Amino acid sequence: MDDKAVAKLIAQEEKRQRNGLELIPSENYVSRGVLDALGSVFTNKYSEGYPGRRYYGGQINTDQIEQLAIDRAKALFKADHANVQPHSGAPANEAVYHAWLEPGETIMGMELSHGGHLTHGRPGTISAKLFNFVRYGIKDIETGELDYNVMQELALKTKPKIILAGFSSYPRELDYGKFQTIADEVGAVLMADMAHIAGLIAGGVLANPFDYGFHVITTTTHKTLRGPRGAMILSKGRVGNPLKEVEKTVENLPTLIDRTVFPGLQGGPHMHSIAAKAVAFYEASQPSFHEYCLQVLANAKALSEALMKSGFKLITNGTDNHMMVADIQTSFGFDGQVAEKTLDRIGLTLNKNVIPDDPLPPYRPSGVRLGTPALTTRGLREEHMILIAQWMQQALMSKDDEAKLDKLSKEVKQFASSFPLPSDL
Ligand code: DSN
Repeated sequence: MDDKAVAKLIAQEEKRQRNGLELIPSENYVSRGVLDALGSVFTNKYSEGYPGRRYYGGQINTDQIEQLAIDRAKALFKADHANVQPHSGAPANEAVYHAWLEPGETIMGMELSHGGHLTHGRPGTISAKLFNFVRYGIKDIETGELDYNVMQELALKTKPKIILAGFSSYPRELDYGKFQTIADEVGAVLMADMAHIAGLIAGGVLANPFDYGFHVITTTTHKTLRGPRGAMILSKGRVGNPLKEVEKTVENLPTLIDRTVFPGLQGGPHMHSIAAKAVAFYEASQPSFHEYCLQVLANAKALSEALMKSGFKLITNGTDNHMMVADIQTSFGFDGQVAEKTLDRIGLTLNKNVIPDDPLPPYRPSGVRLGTPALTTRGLREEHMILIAQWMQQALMSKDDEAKLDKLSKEVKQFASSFPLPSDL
């Protein structure tokens, strides 16, 4: 690369990733194949439209690569249709809302501090300005069980047109069957935002919402799915011509969604990213990916137990998926931002996060969120989780002791750099 400034920053970032341990549950390391597709000549091409129905010439290869990504996504998740064009998770969710709702109509989603995501109606977002969000939450903070009775009462009262199951900081499995019963009662479309757990569903270790009558699933492709930064929308129903208007029926959701993504919300698809999604979907269909997902869960269980033994109060006292939320304020007497900075200092990267009904503000919340997908990709196993919990405890207990933090930082670096990045292979 001629640009020395950018080359230097890329090299520095690779070093940072190699020498540290990545605990942010929404991050992962992609394979050399995904990186190669992302850096391919598909980035040069405009392809507005869909395979076989484009507004530009020269689509012989783009049509094939997008169709391959679609077919692989459908097979992985048992969907009737996949739209692989959304540039990221937020526009994917936005597209589904606009495909099915008129402004002012109601969506029922998870309380944000209980685990719901910003795109599930945080005040100030475009969706919250256009649509009416009502919320369900956790009934028992010690187990994480949702309050399905309150959810049912609220649904009967507010008649949401979409019931949204999904989260970005909730460590337990949802009872999709209960969502289905409530949605049937009020005639709502059932949507799952499975951005965090898509890989674990594809890998067959967590339940698939499509097995419980869900109509639509949105997901990013770069978290547990280990693909490029991007998203997709999976749906059930009849696949029609996306260039023609169709009646607003549940059966027509695939076409309504296609038309909302393009030309409704986006212009040209990012074909290099779609090529990389196709590679990631292929990788996720391999037996080794199932093994990876089993190990993600085993590592999460081991890390949650080791953390609790080391004095960390975990929200819901454990995890069913890859993710944990720790109440740092209760455990150590300072907030999640201080913990994030202290752990960053020794090469452990995670993010500050609100806890349910957090008395502190989102910028300096009480908790941190962490998970095992990236660690597992690096090759770490249960026994290493005990080391990580010990490093975390020691760093937080000695947060003002520079010499101790230096020592821990060296230990983490020496340990981490002995595990290759998958793109080395
Ligand atoms: N920012 C992502 C996460 O970390 O959960 C979701 O948008």
